[in-house]
Amino acid sequence: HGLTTALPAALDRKEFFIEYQPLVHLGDGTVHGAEALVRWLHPQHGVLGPDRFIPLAEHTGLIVPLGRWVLEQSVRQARAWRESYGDGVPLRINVNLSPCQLTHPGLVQDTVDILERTGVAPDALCLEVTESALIGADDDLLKPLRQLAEMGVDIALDDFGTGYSNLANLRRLPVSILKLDRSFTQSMQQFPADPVDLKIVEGIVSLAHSLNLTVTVEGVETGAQAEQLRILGCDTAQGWYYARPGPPDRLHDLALVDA
Ligand code: G
Ligand code: G
Ligand code: MN
Ligand code: NA
Repeated sequence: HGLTTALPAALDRKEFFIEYQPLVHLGDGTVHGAEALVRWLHPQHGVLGPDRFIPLAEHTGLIVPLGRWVLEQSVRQARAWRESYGDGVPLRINVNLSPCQLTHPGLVQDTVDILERTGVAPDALCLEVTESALIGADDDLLKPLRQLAEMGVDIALDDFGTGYSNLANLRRLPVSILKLDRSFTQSMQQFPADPVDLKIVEGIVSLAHSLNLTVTVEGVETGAQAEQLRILGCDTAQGWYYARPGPPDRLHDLALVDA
């Protein structure tokens, strides 16, 4: 596959870049942070989304250096935001981790090094891990996540509720945030929303809160969805209704409007 063989040189040539999608508080719409989403500016094919190359990078192992690069760039960006706003607007950065990064022995040390080099506090960083990556996770897999969580890094369970969830299992995972899958948000599109979906979201939120977890919703595209999810008790949200993923200075403008 042409894209696969081009990946290592692309990393050397700095053809990757990161877009940031704001996360907002559902209560008042203020910006809370942003999720880092990597893109590849391919010299022939133009901008490629992560769906086109992350699976290839996972297959070849390039995801480890690429993921480390994404983490470092994103944490540096969080530092730059803090420098422009001061501590009055605490902006957090969410970074996605692939399952291969979880099993790579350097994860904890790399993260510690990056936070130290940049002077960013661990609690400004959230690492997103998909629910499916942690299905049946044993203690070896959970250990690095536990260490990071003990340092103060937030761990979010991404795409939560996509079918494999064992709710009882949540208790033993070192996670502090549930990111409710976009499919739940989509079912809030109709008015009135599907009563069963409403009950499911209500149940997830209530369980999450009883375990001291924060609930983030993804894929919010309309004000009606935002309002419904706010009423259901969700805490933070992300989606095109607020902003599409974009360059880092766009978050500036959003946060300054709210500040
Ligand atoms: O918004 P977008 O189409 O860019 O994101 C598609 C998927 O790619 C998301 O599920 C997101 O988790 C994943 N993704 C985006 N950036 C990264 C990254 O840096 N590392 C990993 N492992 N996945 C990412
Ligand atoms: O990590 P994850 O796969 O959840 O990354 C978020 C993905 O969802 C990215 O591909 C992003 O571009 C996409 N996305 C973000 N906001 C919206 C939205 O409001 N609607 C839809 N359909 N997709 C969104
Ligand atoms: Mn994510
Ligand atoms: Na997600």
